[in-house]
Amino acid sequence: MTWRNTSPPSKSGPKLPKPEVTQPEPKADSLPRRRVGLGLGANLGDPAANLRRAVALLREAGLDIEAVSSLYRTKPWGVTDQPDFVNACALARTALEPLALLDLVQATERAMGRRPTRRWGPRPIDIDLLFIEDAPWRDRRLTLPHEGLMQRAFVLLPLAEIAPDLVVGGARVADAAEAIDRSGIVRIGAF
Ligand code: A4P
Ligand code: MG
Repeated sequence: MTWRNTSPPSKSGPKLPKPEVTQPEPKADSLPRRRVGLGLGANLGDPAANLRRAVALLREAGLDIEAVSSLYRTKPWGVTDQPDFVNACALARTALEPLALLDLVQATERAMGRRPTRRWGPRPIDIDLLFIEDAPWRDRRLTLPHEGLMQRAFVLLPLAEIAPDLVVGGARVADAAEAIDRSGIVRIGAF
């Protein structure tokens, strides 16, 4: 998996109280800081505010957020009898190992009030790991790259803004975004 990102770094988010999630210390300063992709979605409460808060909490917890896409309003996929979502994607760097990063995003979801619900059901925040540079993964808890990454317009369109040249499974993200059915996906503005 390779890519070249030319997007400028995102502006820093609003000042927020210290989060309840902390990022474990890397074992050594020399650990590689790999680039990771995050997919964010919400359809309860104030979804756009929830996405901004999630990114701010991840940044406070030590994740180096390098780029954030626009916000998109998207028709629910999978389970359709629920409110529209707001979706966005982010690129970050971290020395965390994949499962430690999953722990961090799941702790962030819980800190924001996410409770177990039906699969694909409504939620105040969902943070998916889309990929970790040079770290494919498949076990009970985590699959990388994310299985739905190249099939879902609500992921591909925001990701194509910030990582157009990323190649997953032989396909370039910008090309996949160009080819996918984008009905029900509306860009609503800057993050
Ligand atoms: N898991 C495995 N791989 C990953 C990964 N790469 N990133 C496991 C994150 N988690 C991963 O996830 C269920 C389990 O997947 C986790 O315990 C983790 O160990 P979850 O977030 O608790 O449940 P979920 O989100 O309901 O299921 P899933 O399969 O992650 O669904 P998606 O893909 O997140 O879809 N429609 C629109 N328009 N926009 C959306 O954002 N989201 C969904 C949920 C459905 N429809 C949507 C949207
Ligand atoms: Mg999910």
